Order: sequence, then structure tokens, then C-alpha cells
Amino acid sequence: MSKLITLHEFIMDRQSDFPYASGELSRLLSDIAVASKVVSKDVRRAGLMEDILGAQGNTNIQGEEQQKLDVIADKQFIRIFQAGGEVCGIASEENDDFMPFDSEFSKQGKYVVLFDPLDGSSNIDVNVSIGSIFSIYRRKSEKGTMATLEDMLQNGDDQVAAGYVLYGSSTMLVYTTGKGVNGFTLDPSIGEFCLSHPDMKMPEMGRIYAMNEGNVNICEPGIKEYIETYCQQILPGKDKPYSGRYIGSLVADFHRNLIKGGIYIYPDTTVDPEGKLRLLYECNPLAFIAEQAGGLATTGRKRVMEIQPTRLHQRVPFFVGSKKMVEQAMSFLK
Ligand code: AHM
Ligand code: MG
Repeated sequence: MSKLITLHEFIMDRQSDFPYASGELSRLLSDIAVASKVVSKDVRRAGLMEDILGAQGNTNIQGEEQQKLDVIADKQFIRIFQAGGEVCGIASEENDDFMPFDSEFSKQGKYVVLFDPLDGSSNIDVNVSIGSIFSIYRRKSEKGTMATLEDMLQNGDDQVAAGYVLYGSSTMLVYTTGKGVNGFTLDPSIGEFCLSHPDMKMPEMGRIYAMNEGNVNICEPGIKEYIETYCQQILPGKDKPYSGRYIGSLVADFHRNLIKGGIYIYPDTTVDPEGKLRLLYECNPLAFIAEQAGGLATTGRKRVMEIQPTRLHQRVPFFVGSKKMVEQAMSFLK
């Protein structure tokens, strides 16, 4: 029987990939794993606890109704980052502005974390998979000072690490530090994430497409054409069309496509002229993972990670998944 490798052991083993690393990134990744376990525990009890399930009663900066679990998850992550000392500030999808940490201890932190504490909020109340997404950057401001907006508005290509946690049929943490992608499944009996998906690779081509097809007539015509031509036809050499699969939880749709091969599309529409998904909290981290696994992530026109962000809650159209499928979809856009 092969030895069980815990996430903690794995992170420690990989520290030598970065000869100048002083262990802070390793500690930060371990902190994220701890926060994820706490959030996972709350997610798993959601149907039983009135203080966990349902709407919080306010809207976030994006005008979206916050769920209690959005807020609980947000607080858990922030609490752990404030206590760890590796992070000098954060930005989260649930907060209006970025949050520089003001303790002397945190001001020494080398990193900033941008995250979506609980993605797929509309699925919380109906017991469908949801996730957390995170992105880590080295700060630009000087150590010992407060984090600045410039620390937050960095290109995806500058990410030091990124990952997500999927609260699905099991809880999984998938992350990259730019040296491949590895996935860990939470074993609830021992409370540890254990390596279950080493060196994940996204198939170059798949046969799953994921898009909210209710939007097909309010986005540019090329997308409808792509879906009708490529996804809904029996292509030469195939015995059936592609399968449409749309969970409406980005992490879950992405994770399935990472394993099986597929494409996820959230284009700009007449309702959401910049797209719906957030560059900093959702698109950049998943783009980093996709590319590290051999996939592709674009806006339909350019690589997502090349975009210079100008606003914290900036949205972009998002095409992510198997390389050849994303390229095919892009060829339909003018
Ligand atoms: P959220 O961060 O408010 O949960 O919104 C992001 C979610 C993604 O997980 C999902 O892919 C998408 O929004 C679904 O949007 P829609 O309901 O418009 O299809
Ligand atoms: Mg989200």
C-alpha cells in the first residue's frame, strides 16, 4: 500500500523548489488549508443550522445578496490571515474595499491574498457544490508598511500561488505554485487533506461545454455559432454531440473540466457588458491553475493573466478549459 501524503508534508517537501523561500509561503498555504477545513465543516452542516443557512439580509459591493455562509467563510479566511503574519492585507469579493492589516506583526507579511470566500452562492441553499478560490501575490509595497491598492492590482502572471477548495461530494483543495497542479482530498476521519490527484493535467480536448445558455441570445453571435457548430452537432468521427453540463458554481464546473476535459464560457452580455466573473478573485487564480495543467484561459480575445487590473472588483469575459476547445471557441469571435 502506498504511503498517505498529507498536504502539510507535501507543502514542506516542495519548499525546496524555491531556493530562497523562507517558509512563509508554506505557512500561508497551510493556513489556507486550516481555514478551508473550518469552512468545510460549516458547509457540511448548512442544512441543519439556522445561523448558517439563508440570506444575510444585505447586498455586497456587486449588488448581490450575501448569504450567511458567504459572510462566515469571509470572516474565517480573514481571521486566519490576520493571525498568521505572512499576509499584510487582503481583498475579498465580499468586501467593498481591500483590507490592509494594521498590526506591526502583519505589516511584516510578504504576501497579499485575493479571494472569493464562497463561490456559487446561489447553490448554497439547494445543497449543490460550492467552492472557495484564492490567489497569492508578493507585495509591491515595502515590508513594515501597510498594504496598498497597488499590491492588490497585479497581473495574473505575477501570482505566486493560487488554488481553490471544492465542497463537493468530498472536499478537495487544488493548488499551484507555478510548478504543476496538485489536488488533495479531505479525509474527514483524520481531518487532513491527503494527496489524491498528483500532477493534474487538463486533457487538450474534451467533450463537455459549460455555459449559462439562457444568455446565448444576449452575447455576441459568434458564441451561439460556436455552440451550434461545435457543441451541438455530431462532428466527423464522433457518435454524439458534446455534453452540456452547467452547475452554476464556477469551481465545480472548472474542476470537472480539469479532470475530464471541457470548456467553461461566461461571455460579456448585454446585461453584463464586462462579463460576470471577477478578474482578481475568480478568473486569475483559475487561469493560473488551467495553464499550469496545460489548459488555456482567455477573455475570448487575450490571455486573462496578461490583463493589468485597474479596479478591485473588475469583471472580465471568461473562456477557460481544454486548450483546443478554448482556441476553437475563440476562432468564432471577431
Ligand atoms: P458568485 O461569486 O456570486 O457566486 O457568482 C459567481 C458564480 C459562478 O460560480 C458561476 O459560474 C456563475 O456565477 C453563475 O452565474 P449565472 O447564474 O449567471 O449563470
Ligand atoms: Mg464568486
